[in-house]
Amino acid sequence: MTPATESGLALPDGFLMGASTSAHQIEGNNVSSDWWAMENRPGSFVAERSGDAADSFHRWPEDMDLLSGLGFNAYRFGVEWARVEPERGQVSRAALAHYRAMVRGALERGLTPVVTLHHFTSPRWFSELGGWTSPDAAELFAAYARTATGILGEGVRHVATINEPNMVALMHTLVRRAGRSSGDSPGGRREGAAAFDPAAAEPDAEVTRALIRAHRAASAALREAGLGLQVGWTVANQVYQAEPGAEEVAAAYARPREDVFLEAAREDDWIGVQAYTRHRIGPDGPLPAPEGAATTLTGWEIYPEALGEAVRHTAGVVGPHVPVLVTENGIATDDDGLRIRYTAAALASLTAAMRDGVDVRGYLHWSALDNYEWGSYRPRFGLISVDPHTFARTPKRSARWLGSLARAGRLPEAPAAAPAGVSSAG
Ligand code: GCO
Repeated sequence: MTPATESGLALPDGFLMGASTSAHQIEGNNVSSDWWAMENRPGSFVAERSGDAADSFHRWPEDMDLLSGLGFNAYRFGVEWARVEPERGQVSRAALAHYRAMVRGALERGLTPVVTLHHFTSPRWFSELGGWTSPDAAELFAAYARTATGILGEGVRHVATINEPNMVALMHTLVRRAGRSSGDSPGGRREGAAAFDPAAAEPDAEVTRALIRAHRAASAALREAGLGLQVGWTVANQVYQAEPGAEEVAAAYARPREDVFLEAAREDDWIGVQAYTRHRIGPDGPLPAPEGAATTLTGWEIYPEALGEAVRHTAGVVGPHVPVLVTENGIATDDDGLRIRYTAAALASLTAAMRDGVDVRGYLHWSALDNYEWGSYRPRFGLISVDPHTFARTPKRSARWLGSLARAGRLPEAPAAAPAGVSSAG
């Protein structure tokens, strides 16, 4: 039980406080990836190209300096498979050196690296083989994980194999329904100009099985390396809320879209929770956000309590022996004051869950930087803004506020009433 203090919940020893990014969304010019090919295909459905992104491939030292200087002790970033293995079996020693330098750089700055091996983007050659539906997918991904141990051995402890496998499986359904080519890799909650509505699609069952196989094969490969790696994966928690009388409908809805991926984590060392908002389920299925509900730049209902509900649900499914790491939580908004209010309310719901015994090991805010939101730069999630022309980084007030919590080693208590502009509880 974590003791509460008069100024909020004292953080457990070793609690990770920081921010998250992904390779394709911030590095720039990920030219060997399937997403790059999709973005630049004539007539592409992707509204905006990633291009240079935030140029973090070159500016990662500056990113880490800022995060460390703000007071954070952890940084989640991605290793890009398409850079490490741009052609099947052809490993780039330069890419390995690049990511080893990033791991060392994080550790030198007092940032615990949390590394994601696959965050929606795949090498073009892998997608052209059929991606996760390829009969060799699990072995090819495990081989990449084995190669990546040459990076992780620099001092990484927390490694996520696949980011949001449930979103990947859902997007495969969407891509198939849209009759797009097999080379069109799915990714992200948004695809092209259209926001992705998880409620509108059923995960591709074959891809679900393939992703779980790949996760298990990669996990075995990572453990065989004997580096003491703590292996998990990060699941998009949709916080399906049953309206009265719809409990069975909601449970049936959650199962293929989330719980099957949480169950696959029961033998893992940790589970990544990624929660932003909720999805209400009525007797006939998904319901729209409540009339007049405030929404974000991604069109999601502003519902910060989703975080506490997500960690409680996740702990209930994976069991008490698999600790929770919040690897994504945040809000797409140009109103940084709202970002602070939303995050304070989200952290308060997390505090309550921790005080009720959920074993939470860290909170990594999405995102460190304003970045490429899978087809658009418009939804800004960053604690730090990035000038699209000069790539100049400017920490927002929210970055300094969240960093001050990290420095103080505390999480805010539940607000007496939800701050203005943020949904009330329930
Ligand atoms: C995802 C990813 C991130 C997103 C974030 C906001 O869920 O799509 O993990 O890449 O940018 O969740 O949508």
